[in-house]
Amino acid sequence: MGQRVLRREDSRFLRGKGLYVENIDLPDALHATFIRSPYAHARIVDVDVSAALALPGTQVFTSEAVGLGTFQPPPFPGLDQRMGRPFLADEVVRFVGDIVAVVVTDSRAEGVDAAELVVVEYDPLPTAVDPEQALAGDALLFPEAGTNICTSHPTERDESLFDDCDAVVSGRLISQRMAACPLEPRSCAAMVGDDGRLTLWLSTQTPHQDRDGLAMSLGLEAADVRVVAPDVGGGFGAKMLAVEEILVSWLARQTGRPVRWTETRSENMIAMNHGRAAVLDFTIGGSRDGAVQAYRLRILQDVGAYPRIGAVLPGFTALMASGVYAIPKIETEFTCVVTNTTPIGPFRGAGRPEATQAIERAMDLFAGEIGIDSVEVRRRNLFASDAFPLTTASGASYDCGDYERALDLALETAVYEGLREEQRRRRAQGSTIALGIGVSLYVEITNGLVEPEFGAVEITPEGEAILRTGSFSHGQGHETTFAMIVADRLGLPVDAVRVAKGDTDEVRQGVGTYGSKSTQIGGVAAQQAAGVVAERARQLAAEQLEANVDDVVLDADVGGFHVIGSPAPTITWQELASRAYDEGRLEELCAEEVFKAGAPTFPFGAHVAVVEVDTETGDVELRRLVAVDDAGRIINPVIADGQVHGGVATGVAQALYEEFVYDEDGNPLSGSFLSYAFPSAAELPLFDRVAMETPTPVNVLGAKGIGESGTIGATPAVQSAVIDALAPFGVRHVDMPANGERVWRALQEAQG
Ligand code: MCN
Repeated sequence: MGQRVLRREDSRFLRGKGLYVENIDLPDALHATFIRSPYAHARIVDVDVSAALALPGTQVFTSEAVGLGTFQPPPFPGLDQRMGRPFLADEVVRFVGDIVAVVVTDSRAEGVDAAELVVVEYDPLPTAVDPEQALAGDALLFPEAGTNICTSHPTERDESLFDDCDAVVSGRLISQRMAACPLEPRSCAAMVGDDGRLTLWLSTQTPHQDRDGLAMSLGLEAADVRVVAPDVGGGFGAKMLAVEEILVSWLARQTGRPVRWTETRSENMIAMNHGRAAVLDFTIGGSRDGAVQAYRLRILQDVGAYPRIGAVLPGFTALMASGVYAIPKIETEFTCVVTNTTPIGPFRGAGRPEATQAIERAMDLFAGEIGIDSVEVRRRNLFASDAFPLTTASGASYDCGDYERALDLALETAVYEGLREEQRRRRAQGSTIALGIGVSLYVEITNGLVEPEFGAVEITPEGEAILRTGSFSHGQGHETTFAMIVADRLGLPVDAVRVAKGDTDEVRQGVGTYGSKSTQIGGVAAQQAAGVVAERARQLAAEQLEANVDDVVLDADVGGFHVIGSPAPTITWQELASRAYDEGRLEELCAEEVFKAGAPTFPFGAHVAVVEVDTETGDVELRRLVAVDDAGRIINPVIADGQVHGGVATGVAQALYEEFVYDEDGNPLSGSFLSYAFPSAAELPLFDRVAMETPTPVNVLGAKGIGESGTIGATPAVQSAVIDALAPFGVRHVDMPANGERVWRALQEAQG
């Protein structure tokens, strides 16, 4: 392991040979088209479907006809269960995109025509679009609840928290609302088989959880449902079982014909969960020589129209509030409010970027306040490498880390002193292209919910292996890395291991992929199952070699088993499997494991961003980004590099480009790629990734998660770099995305 093996799945992706839900051939399938509210908040007065029904072969279903009730919020303690989402809005719509009716037609084009003939009469209601407005409670989304607060976790305030501090600064960071923008939007197709079982082909991250959720929503047994996730064109945390997909499944049962739905891009932009949308107010205090003594973080989380997992994520923000710093006193609290906007869910990083963004901004402000270089202040407060394992004042138990080494590596690679020198030169020359340098450190939590994962390994009659994993790769390259893990344990070539995933009939159980946990739980389950198979194979080989089992070894160099010290005779995997098959003993070469780790893991790193800002136009260009990301022992450095590159692009996008915006009535203003500034490779430099590995003791692979690291580390470094470039003008803060307009305005304001 640790080898640079190219992603085997890329051959089919790059040649356009991937199989997506949209490619599943279902002759005779009907098409579902959703009729969505154009109002952010309104009472439904009347739905007239008569003209649509007059079109041949058209069926229309409203809330009353479907009768599925409400998609309940997750049963988390303290989450207001009265704020569930009706599958189809019945009396009230609560965001632009809420579903009022669904049309079913023979073709997609007919669906669009029929949808236009459904006439819905609305009576607009006052809106709560901004979370602070929602908190004030003038417009209530659920009047029966009497408040827009769906959950809150207050702490008893310690009024003396900052009493010992010489310097105290406060600030506000808005971690703006973002759209996940997977290249493949949501897509599903449902069919009831001759045996009465329901099959749902679904673009998802969590096939097994979706099978169970779908069965529950439709009142079926899980055994009566099969979910098949073929190739998936990205999820980024946002693809989880949604009301649309349950409705499509219901329609297939209702109509007796296959039904399919693939959303349009503009539908995806308003109807799939958004991410972030947190207002973070912080206060930081310490001594004038740079020791941080206290930190307070208050989170106001906008959860959109209906609370789901978005209402739980601030818990991770609060838990990770301390970042990489040994801060003795920390106070956190969070409040979640519903607003007349698209519901909020997980989006790459999910709760942890917000924590890093807040503490890193706080460190910059604190450094500015005491007049010490911000890198120096960071260094003075880092947890020492010999302090692990440790528990922070915000309650997280970190496994292992070496934060100072990550910082040094990042600074050395970026040639930090040289950059500062260049900055001084430009400032002295009065250059209108200002150089800005930003440094961030981060630590995040992966496998934060400490979940189990399933892995099963079997040997084929040809002596190859099949891994069935409950993890589900939707872009992460598991077909390669998980094959490497199993191949390594079995002493087989990587190409001799096939990875089966995503079909709930083919893989008995699973949890799925999110929270960058697949390798540390699914990977370990795969390795353990392979270990059991290898051991059983050794016993079988010993019988055939007529040797004592303790004397028989598995030798990857010869691809089989022999007596220790004498490679001849060798029984290869092919010979062993073939004989086992002939003797009806192949089943002995199968094993299933469910692995649950004892704790989460805490990847960490340091990023340096270098930007150039045109002080006349406000234009910002990212010139360089150095990323040191330590995710413990790395299985495949090529894939880890790719994950960091994608993650960093998302992190930079939050700092400089992307923001989902509503007007004051709750109308989306960035519902397409024309108005939502999703960057392409052309906007980004080639990132410098510096490898660093501190193996975790939490699992036998020594692996932590890498899937979200880049996103978490990059954003504060880039935001800080922009503000740093503007420091000589007296600019102290620029909200994200720090785009040309915001920078220009900040400059104008600073200059009066
Ligand atoms: N890996 C490794 N060594 C490690 C850790 C991971 O070689 N120490 C490899 C893994 O084996 C795997 C990949 O890196 O091939 C990512 O593994 P891991 O960090 O365990 O994360 P997950 O597989 O659980 O992926 C989830 C993570 C999340 S939460 C989001 S969101 C995300 C991401 O991955 N969405 C993605 N990466 C994405 N990449 C693509 N292309 N598309 C998405 O939607």
